Amino acid sequence: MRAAWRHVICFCNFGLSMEIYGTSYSRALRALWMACEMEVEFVHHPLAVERCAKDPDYLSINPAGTIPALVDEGFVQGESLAINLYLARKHGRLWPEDEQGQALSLQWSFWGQASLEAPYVSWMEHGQWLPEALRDAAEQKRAAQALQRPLDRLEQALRDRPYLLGHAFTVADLNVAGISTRLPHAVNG
Ligand SMILES: N[C@@H](CCC(=O)N[C@@H](CS)C(=O)NCC(=O)O)C(=O)O
Repeated sequence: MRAAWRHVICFCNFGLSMEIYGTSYSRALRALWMACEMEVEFVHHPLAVERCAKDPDYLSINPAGTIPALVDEGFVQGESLAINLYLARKHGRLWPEDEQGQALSLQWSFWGQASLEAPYVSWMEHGQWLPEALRDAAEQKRAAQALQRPLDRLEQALRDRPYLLGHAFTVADLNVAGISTRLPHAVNG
């Protein structure tokens, strides 16, 4: 146990078999949110973004060097949205019972990753996240333009229903919302 982050345990209870690595100020927030929705106890190791690609202990868990990672009874998984799909399926929560609903949960998760994340991240970086000296107004404008299409798609999907799959909150909503957590704040100022 050489690294300090290994000693930080949140949502405490010792002897638990599920662990999530990654600070909540990162994409690990998605998996942390999901784990809370599952109402299962877990240990949180809030590993910093700057450390995950360099820490040999962490690299031995997730060779990709990115956060989050899940360790569940010895099973290791990376990729935040895949972690969430695994947890939903395993615990049978936020997971539709019908195959079509399950397929749509995959569809929205892949859509979020492929179509929403990149323009959202670029827009947030150049609007808020980067130090002011590194922000590029033209880049932010380009990102806003690129965001329009996925946002229109979401508007359309939610026009006649409160959640993406209908009347129940599912992993599809959590994954899409988890990709764009700051969107309402950014849009509303
Ligand atoms: N597609 C991955 C992306 C993970 C990712 O890039 N996480 C960032 C933090 S938000 C990270 O680990 N950055 C550190 C690095 O790439 O060195 C996922 O959703 O889990």
